[in-house]
Amino acid sequence: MTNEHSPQSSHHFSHAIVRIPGLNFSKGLTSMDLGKPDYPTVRLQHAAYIAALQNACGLVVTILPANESYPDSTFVEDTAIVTPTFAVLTNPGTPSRAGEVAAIEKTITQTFEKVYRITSPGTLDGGDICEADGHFFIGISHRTNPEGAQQLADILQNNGYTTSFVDIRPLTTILHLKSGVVYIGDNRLVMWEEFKSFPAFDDYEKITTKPEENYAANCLRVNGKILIPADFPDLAQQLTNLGYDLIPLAMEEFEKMDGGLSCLSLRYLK
Ligand code: CIR
Repeated sequence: MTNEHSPQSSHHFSHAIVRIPGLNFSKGLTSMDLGKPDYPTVRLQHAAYIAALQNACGLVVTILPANESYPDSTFVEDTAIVTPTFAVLTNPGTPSRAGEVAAIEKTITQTFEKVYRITSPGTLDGGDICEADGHFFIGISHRTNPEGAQQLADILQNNGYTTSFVDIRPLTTILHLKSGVVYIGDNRLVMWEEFKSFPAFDDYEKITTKPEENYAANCLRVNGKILIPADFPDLAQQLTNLGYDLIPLAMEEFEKMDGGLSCLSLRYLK
């Protein structure tokens, strides 16, 4: 597969956008049974995440205020797909999150000259989109439907990117594609065991998580570092053995709400 975009385009960033979790964070959607998030701890974990992006990764971070209308709105990744030259505002696949796009729209249109939109009946959550150096895997899930996936594929292909669809609907325990498959550069994917046999990933080196460490698959390569949920020793060891410099971050409060590490930011290169 060839595309006209640079190698490393999916992990070299200069900027990020995050949103402070609201007081009603615990009222968001979740399939987990891990208890109610503790708000002061949520804020501490979120602050550490921002500090890692700013200080360890060197990014300029736009910090949006909490939006009490949308308890899941700290998971900004689901509202847009961003590239160095354009953004795509999504149409989230669950009604309680639909308004989050209007809430972030101004920030996106002020940041990107060209902004596309996913429109009904298409739905799409950013968490289903995994970029691997100019190739975009587009997950079809219970949030991202085939129409939304096709709209995004058309936009990306018109801008010189390549795309492929990955249907994750048969995997009942996964929310988004990137909950279980993440590209970390160097032709490597971190993934759940279940994804190893997917033909879409045949050409990549695969780093697989033990089932009890599946939450950690949603790690995040940013420039020379990999941000990874703390206390998942097997994956941390595998990545360290490959020479990566890890930044472990406490994520328990976000895990309670089905939120992964990547969902907490939109990253881009300017
Ligand atoms: C939701 O169910 O939509 C939120 N509670 C969690 C969203 C996590 N986002 C992501 O994985 N990209």
